[in-house]
Amino acid sequence: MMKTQVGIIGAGPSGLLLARLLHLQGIESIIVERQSKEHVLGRIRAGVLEQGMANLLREAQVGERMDKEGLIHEGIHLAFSDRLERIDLAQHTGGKTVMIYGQTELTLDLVEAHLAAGGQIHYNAPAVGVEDYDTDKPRIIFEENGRQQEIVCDFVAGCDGYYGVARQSVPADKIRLFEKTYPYGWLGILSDVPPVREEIIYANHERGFALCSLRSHTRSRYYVQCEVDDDVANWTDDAFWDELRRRLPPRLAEEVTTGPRLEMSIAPLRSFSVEPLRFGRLFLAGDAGHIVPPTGAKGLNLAASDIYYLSRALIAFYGENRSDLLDRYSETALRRVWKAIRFSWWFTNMMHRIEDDPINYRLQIAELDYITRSEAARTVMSENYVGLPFEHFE
Ligand code: FAS
Ligand code: PHB
Repeated sequence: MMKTQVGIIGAGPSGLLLARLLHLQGIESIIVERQSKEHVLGRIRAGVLEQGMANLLREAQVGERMDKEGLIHEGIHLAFSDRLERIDLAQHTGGKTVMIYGQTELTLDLVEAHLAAGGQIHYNAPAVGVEDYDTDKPRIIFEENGRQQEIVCDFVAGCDGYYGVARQSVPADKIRLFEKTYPYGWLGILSDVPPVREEIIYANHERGFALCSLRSHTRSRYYVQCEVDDDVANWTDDAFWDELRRRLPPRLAEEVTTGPRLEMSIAPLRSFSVEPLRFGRLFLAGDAGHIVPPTGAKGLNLAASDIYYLSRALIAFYGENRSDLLDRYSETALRRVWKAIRFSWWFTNMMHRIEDDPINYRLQIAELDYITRSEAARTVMSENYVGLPFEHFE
C-alpha cells in the first residue's frame, strides 16, 4: 500500500499540471496513468492556448519552450460565401491574444519537468476505482504489473478524462450529468506543410465545416466536418485535401500546400458536464468533468482554469489549514465551464452543416455576416475566443 497527500488519476494535461503546481509548493502527489508514456505523448489534440493556460504553464516553470517555439496570434478568420473576413482579437479585447502551441508539446514539457524533479508517475497502471472518498483517507485502487494495489491519500483528483473511472466511482444519485452529442465529427490531418495562412481559419460551407490551423510555420493541422460514423480508412490523403479545398473560398483553396499525413483521426463532438465537481475528498478536473466541441478551442483551456482553482484550494489547505477554497472549487470552476460550453455550442452551431435544413444555412450566413459588420458582435466573439478571465480565487 502506498501513501501520498494528493492522489491523481490521469497523466494528461490536467493531472500533470496539478502535480507540477503542487510539487512547487512542496505538496506530494502520485499519478496513475492507464496508458504508456509513449501513448499519451503520441496523442494529437489541441493547438490553441488561452493566456490563462500559457500563464499557468509559466507558473509551473514549464513555459520556456512554449515561449520560444509557440506562435502568438492576434486574430482569426471566418470564411463563408466565398468571403474571408478577419476578426482582430487583440483590437476587440484590449490586446489579448492566443498562443499556438500543441497539447502534445506541453504534455511533454510537463512530463519531463515532473520526472526530473522526482515526481511519481505510474504508467500502464489503470485505476479501477476510488474508495472512501467521503472520509479523510480516500483510496485509489489501481492495477500495476498484474497486481491490484492502492494509494491512501488526503485527496484524490480525478483527471482521467471523459472515459475515466473517477466519475464512475460516484453513485448515480449523487451526480448530475448534462450531455448533448452533435450529428457530425471532425476528420483531422496533421502534415508537415506550411499553413495556408499564418492565422486560424474557420470555414462555413454548404458541403460542411472546415478548419485551417497549424502547429508551427512548417506543420499544419486541418479538419473537415465528417459523418459521425465515418472512418479514417475511407479517406486517402488526396481525398482529404480535395474536400478541404472544396470548402474554402476559391482563391484561398488554390494556395493550400498539400502533403502526406503524419496523423489522421476522427474526433466526435459533444457538450458534456457533471455537477458537482466535488465529492468529499474527490475532485474532478478537466475532461473528467466536462467536454466541449473543439470548435471554440476551449477543451484544454477549461482544464487550465479547473487546475488553477484546484491547485490554489489544495495549497491553501496544506499551507494555511483552510478549507474554504476547497468548498468553493466546484461552483467557481463550473461558472467558467458553462460559459465555455455555451460559446462552443454557439460557434459549433453557426459553422457546421445540418443535413436537409436550408433555413439553418441561411441563418448561419446571416449571423456570420452580422458578426463581420458589427463592432459589438466582434467584441463578444473575441472576448470569448481569447478566453474569459479566471475568477479571483484566494
Ligand atoms: P485527457 O483525456 O487528456 O487525459 C486523461 C488521462 O487519463 C489520459 O491520459 C487517460 O489515458 C487517463 N485515464 C483515463 N482513464 C484512466 C484510468 N482508469 N486510470 C488511469 N488513467 C486513466 N481541445 C481543444 O481545445 N482543441 C482541440 O482541437 C481538441 N481536440 C481534441 C481531439 C480529441 C480526439 C480529443 C479526445 C480531445 C480534444 N480536445 C481538444 C480536448 C482535449 O484537448 C482535452 O480538453 C484535454 O486533453 C483535457 O485534458 P485532461 O483533462 O488531462 O484529459
Ligand atoms: C487545432 O489546431 O487543433 C485547433 C485549432 C482551433 C480549434 C480546434 C482545434 O478551434
